[in-house]
Parts: sequence; structure tokens; C-alpha cells
Amino acid sequence: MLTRREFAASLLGVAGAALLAAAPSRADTPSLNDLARRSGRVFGAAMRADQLAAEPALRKAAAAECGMLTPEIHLKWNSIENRKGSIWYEPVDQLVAFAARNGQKVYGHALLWEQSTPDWALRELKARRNWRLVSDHFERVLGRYGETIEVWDVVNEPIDTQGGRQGLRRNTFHRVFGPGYIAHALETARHYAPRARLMLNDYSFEYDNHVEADRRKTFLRLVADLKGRGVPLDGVGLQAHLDLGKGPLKRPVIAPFMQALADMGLEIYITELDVKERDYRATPQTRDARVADEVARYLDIALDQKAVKGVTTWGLSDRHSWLRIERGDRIDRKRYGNPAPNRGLPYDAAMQPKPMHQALAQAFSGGLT
Ligand code: 9MR
Repeated sequence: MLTRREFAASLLGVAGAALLAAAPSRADTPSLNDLARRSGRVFGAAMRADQLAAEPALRKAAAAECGMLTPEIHLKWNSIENRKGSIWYEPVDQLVAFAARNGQKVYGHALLWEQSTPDWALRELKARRNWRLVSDHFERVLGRYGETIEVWDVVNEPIDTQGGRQGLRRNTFHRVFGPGYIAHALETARHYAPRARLMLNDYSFEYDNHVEADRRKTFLRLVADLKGRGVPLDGVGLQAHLDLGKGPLKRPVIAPFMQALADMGLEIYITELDVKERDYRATPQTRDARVADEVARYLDIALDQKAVKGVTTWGLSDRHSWLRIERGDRIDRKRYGNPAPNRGLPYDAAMQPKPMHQALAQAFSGGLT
């Protein structure tokens, strides 16, 4: 069977495809979300209200390109209630209002994540071992946003096949409530948001290595167990933080994993797409081409799966990417200067679209733009 890109290329011929790829963008060029919508999908990006407020170019791109926005931090417990009892909805409300003005949906990220749980709550959970703490938080957030926001990451990053227990991360929730905390969280979310679609969101499912193979297997086992017991789970978020240091993406690895999820009746969102470069010893043009190729390769596989309902990048601009240049990365300052920032998002730090933008556009068009 031809892949989507091969099919497009076969229609156009190589020269035609190159011409189209080189066509300058025009004012009436469809946005990424326009293109995603043609196949019944949505394109989104993670955003912060403060960055939107401060940067007109970011605001313009977010409004134009996206059909959905994910609050990058504002819905997290340590943003909503960093100090016990002092509740801060303002940045969420700003983002929700921005989305409403632009006809965009909001993706609910994330109700329960150890790393974004405030210290006071972790302390109280350990001391009191009382689920009420979690359910009060869910009640508050879902009571306010459970109708406007249709899809929620209920538990974020529950898998840990290396240091975990039977594949589940040994976080405070697991320690205090046992492995049943995941089902419990989903049931609690269903109680306070009966119409919302409830998801588990996790990372490192893409590459052909032992760790990620274990993670895929464990995630499928967890999800199958929850579905088998009738726990309210509607879908999964696959973060898709791609990494150029992890070897080629392979269809026979990714496609069956996604198919297994789809076969369980789950919807799939690609929730945090970006690309970590690792080897920075190249010109920006070469780096951008590598990033774009990785995204093209991933989406070529992912968008063949009908259960994939949307693709969200973890930000729009490299300027705000969480990805940092790390110890162990390969750099050559003498030849290429300072490599920062990582160039793994569709717009560069000056808000110019890069080849990754084109790769997204082409992927949503089935290879044709
Ligand atoms: O990008 C987010 C960063 O700005 C926050 O400081 C951090 C902690 O809240 O979360 C980052 O987003 C993470 C997401 O919520 C879950 N998957 C991994 C993301 C990158 O760390």
C-alpha cells in the first residue's frame, strides 16, 4: 500500500511536488487548522495567556493557525491553587476567552500530574491519605470548565517502566492510593464532568528501542484493563515529543500501537508534538530540514490512523519551547555559533514559519498543499 506521501508524489511526479513545495505562501493560504479540518481533524498548540498578551505576532499566528489551544500551564493544580485555598483562574479565563473569540476549542491539560501538584497538596495527601483532596480539586476545575472544555487529560504521565511498579509511576498518588488511583481519577472526573471526554496522556511511545517498546506494551495493558473494567476512559493523548537522537521512526512500530488503541474504541490526540534536535552541528537550514522530515515521517504514519482526531504542537514558536540544549548534546560553537534555541516547533524565534510548518500543512493535506 502507498503511504500518503507516496500517493501524493505519484500524482504529481517529483518535479510537480518540488514546485508545489516551493510555492510562496499567499495571504489566502489556508491555515494549518483549515487543512486539518478537511480530514475531520483539528490542529492546535499549547499556549500561555501571558505570552499571548505580550506578543502580537504570537497572538496573530495562534488565532490564525489553531482550531484548539491547550493551556500550557494554567490549568495545572499548582497554577490554579498554588497556595491552599487561594484560587487563580485568571490566566485560564483569559485563554478560554481568547479561544472563544477565535472560534477555537480548548484542550484540558491536566487534572492530575505529580509534577504540577502543589507541595502543600502532596504533603496533605501523604499525611491524610484522603481522596477528598483530589476530588475537591476536580470538582473545582471541572465545575468551572467541565462544560466549555470537552476533552481532558485526567491523569498525565502514569507510566514508568524503569523505576515504576508493574509499569506504573511511583508517584504520590500511587504511593498513597495504590494503582487504583488512575481508575479512581477517571471515575471522579466523570462524576464532575459527565459529558467530557476523558483521556490518559503520556510520552515516549514512538521509537524502536527497548524502553519505548516496554512503555507501549504497558500503556496498552493499562488501557485494556481500564476499558475491560468499564472505567470511563474515552481516549489517549500521545505526547509525541520526537527526538532526532533516537533513531528513525518506523511504521511497523507506531501503526500497530495506534491501531491497538483504536481497536479499543479510543480516540487519539497527538498532544505535545515537537522535536528535540540533539546534534546541533549544522546550519539552521539543515537543522530545520531534519526537524521537518521527522515531523513528516511521524504524521505520515499517525494520520493514516482515523482514530487520530487532532494534532497539537507544544507551542508555536521556538522562542517559548520547553526544549533546552542539554549536557550530552552535540554542539560546535566555533563553526555554528550558539545553537539555542532548539528549532523543534513550526515557527522560529522571530515568528517566521519554518519547514516544519510546511511539513504539517502537507501532512494534513495528505501530502498535497
Ligand atoms: O511546557 C511546560 C512548562 O512550561 C512547564 O513549566 C512544565 C511544568 O508545568 O510543563 C511543561 O509541559 C509539560 C506538559 O505539561 C506535560 N508533558 C511534558 C511537557 C514538557 O515538560
